[in-house]
Order: sequence, then structure tokens, then C-alpha cells
Amino acid sequence: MPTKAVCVLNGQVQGTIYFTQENSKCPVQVTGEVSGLSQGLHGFHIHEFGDNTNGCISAGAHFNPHGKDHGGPTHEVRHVGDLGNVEAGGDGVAKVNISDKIISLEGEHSIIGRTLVVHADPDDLGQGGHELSLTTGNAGARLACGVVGITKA
Ligand SMILES: [Cu+2]
Ligand SMILES: [Zn+2]
Repeated sequence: MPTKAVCVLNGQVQGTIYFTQENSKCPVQVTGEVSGLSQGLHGFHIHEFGDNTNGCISAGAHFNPHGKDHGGPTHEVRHVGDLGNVEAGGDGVAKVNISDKIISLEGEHSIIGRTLVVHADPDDLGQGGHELSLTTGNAGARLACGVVGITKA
């Protein structure tokens, strides 16, 4: 049975994102849509805590159980939570279709109970040369967030 999870993003933009994993050795398929964005790239990460008590800020930093630097989703050096960017078109809608080999829906890389955040600015994937590049990708404000929860398989 695949494991399935869902996240409703709420804030200055809206979205619903689905996560599916056939088994613990398989990549996680991340699909769905975010609307209300400015055209272009927006950082998209799993943050450490499933705590939204003070809005998206309470979600803490990027999910990083191995204490690595921030990077892009295909990089050797990355946070587990680094899913890169989503790209919105002129209509403000980003269609999300990511396959990621590092996040999981079970085990030590599980994102269940953590927070998905979509940002105001592009994630530079650690390569921007900004003082924040190696921690956040300099992706700016947290536009919306939601906790990733288990759903019906
Ligand atoms: Cu983030
Ligand atoms: Zn990161």
C-alpha cells in the first residue's frame, strides 16, 4: 500500500499539495497547485516543526536532521527539506509535480507532522552568494504554510 499525505497551504497564497510514496525505498511524488503567487520561482521547503501557533514562523528552520548546508533538491549537500522552487505562470498558479528521493513519508526522513512552506522569493539553491544562501536559499518571506498530514491511502 502506498503511503499518502496531504498539506493545505494557507496564508497570503493558497494551495493543496499531495504526497505519495509506494514504499519507503521509493521517491515521494509531490503534486498539486499553489495559487495567488507572483509570476516566477518561489522557494518550496519542508520546515522542521509542525507548529503554526505563531503562523509560519513557528515552523522553524528547514528540516535538516543531518546538519548539512542548504542546497538544491538534486544536490549531494542539501537539507532533507529542500524541495527547490515551484514556478508560477502569469495566472499566479504554480502546478507542482516533483519527485524527490530524499524526503520520505516514514522513517528518519519522514515529513509527516512537519510544515510545508512556500516563499515570496526564489530559492537560490545555495548558490546565490548571499549570507543566507547556505541556510535558507535567501527565499524571503513565508507566504503560506501548512502541516503535512496522513490521509487515506
Ligand atoms: Cu522555507
Ligand atoms: Zn534548506
